[in-house]
Amino acid sequence: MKTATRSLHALPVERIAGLTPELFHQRYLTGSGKPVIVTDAMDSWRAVSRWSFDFFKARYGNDHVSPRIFNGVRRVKLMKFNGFLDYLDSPDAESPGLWIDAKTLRPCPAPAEPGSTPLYLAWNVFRLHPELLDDIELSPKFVEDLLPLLPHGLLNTLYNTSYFPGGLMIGGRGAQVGLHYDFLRSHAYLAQVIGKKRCVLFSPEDSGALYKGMVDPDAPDFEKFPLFRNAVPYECTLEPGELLFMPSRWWHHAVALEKSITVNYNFFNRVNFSGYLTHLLRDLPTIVNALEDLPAEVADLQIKWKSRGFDFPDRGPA
Ligand SMILES: O=C(O)CCC(=O)C(=O)O
Ligand SMILES: [Fe+2]
Repeated sequence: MKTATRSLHALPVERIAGLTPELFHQRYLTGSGKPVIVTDAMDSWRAVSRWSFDFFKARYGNDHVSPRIFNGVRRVKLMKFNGFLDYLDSPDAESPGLWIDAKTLRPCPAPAEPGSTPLYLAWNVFRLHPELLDDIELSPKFVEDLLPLLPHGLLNTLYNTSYFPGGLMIGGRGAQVGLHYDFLRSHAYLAQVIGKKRCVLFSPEDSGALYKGMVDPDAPDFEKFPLFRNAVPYECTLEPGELLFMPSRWWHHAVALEKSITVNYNFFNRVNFSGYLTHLLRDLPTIVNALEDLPAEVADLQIKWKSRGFDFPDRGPA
């Protein structure tokens, strides 16, 4: 694993507690906004004392999960959750399971460089095991969240797409997602339940220096990405019990420093409402595609039309 060195000109992410949503809005959501760690947001979360890797293994070990290596290739490794948890304890051993091409859903060859970064699980688990929601408060109290106002059928539909608003990230040391900002112009938080995680963030104003996220902030290639020198990283190490809030369109890169469980949540409020709505509309084929398998949601939303199909030009054959 590459060693993470703090960049010379990196700024620390602030830590706060006890702010009202109004003050929070003023300080962290004005203009492009500013990321911040809210240190008391998880005080009421039973998950912090209750969840452990054994807790998950005992309850959900027989589930099937599909961790992947986040390198832009749409390939996942299908395995039992038990097997994934064992892999976290011995990451150098061959991981169990079957590589699947996420486009065709067919078995495919293992990636050429399987060892680049460890398998990482983005688990859309809260519709599957809603009891986990009793251990957390998914909708934040420190900032306005309008996502729960969406009609139930639409929210459920989102949970059946890659835009699922809440889930768990589970991985071992070195597990990471490359530099990106989150879907649908959403605000996001990463709530650290177990283990430490290092995060590097960049303002949307630095987008021109980030080469669409192709640059690796931990080992930047300045020959290839010279403008990256102008970007200002914000850095932090999230400890268990701390929640990192990231405003809409803030770029981020996160690396687990040890075995880690994070709750992530993506939402909108009055600040990014129109961006969220516009991008929901732009990605309508994805939503409609999900609805095709959700008769209860179609009925709930009283949808009377049938899709004549969309082209998915960037997805290749179905
Ligand atoms: O928790 C992490 O590793 C980052 C996850 C993330 O940024 C995402 O899922 O969009
Ligand atoms: Fe993200």
